[in-house]
Parts: sequence; structure tokens; C-alpha cells
Amino acid sequence: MTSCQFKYYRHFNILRTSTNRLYYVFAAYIDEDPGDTDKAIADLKYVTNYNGFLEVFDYHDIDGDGKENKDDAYPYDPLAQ
Ligand SMILES: [Ca+2]
Repeated sequence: MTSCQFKYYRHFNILRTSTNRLYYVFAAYIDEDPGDTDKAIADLKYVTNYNGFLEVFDYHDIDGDGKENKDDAYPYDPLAQ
């Protein structure tokens, strides 16, 4: 007997990449009768999905205006410094 009542699976599909972004769809599935081995997605119950992107950026200059956050009076506004 296992202590887990359900087993939750996350499936990450990369849709597209650019020079600074990675676009994805993230899907979730559940196994309502888990055993000791993982199951194929086709044997799981679909729960939900959502999409989004991850972006690479310079965290020293969050708004990208060329002025570092520590010296920027408006670090979230690229039109003001
Ligand atoms: Ca800045």
C-alpha cells in the first residue's frame, strides 16, 4: 500500500524559442490509482493546461533603459530614470 492517494504529472512542451524567450504549454494530469511505476499520458486523467513564456533579461536593469536599478529612480519605467 502506498501513502499517495493521487499522483500528479506535469508535462512541459516547448512551442517556440527566440533569442531571449522560450514559449511553452504546460499541461497537468493526475493518476487516480497510482502504482510504483509512471504511466503513459494516455492512461492519465487530464486536469488543465496553460501557456506562457520565460524571458532572459538583465536583472541589474529590469526596465532595460540602460541605467542600472540601483541608480534608476524609476527602475520599472523605461521612459524615466
Ligand atoms: Ca533601468
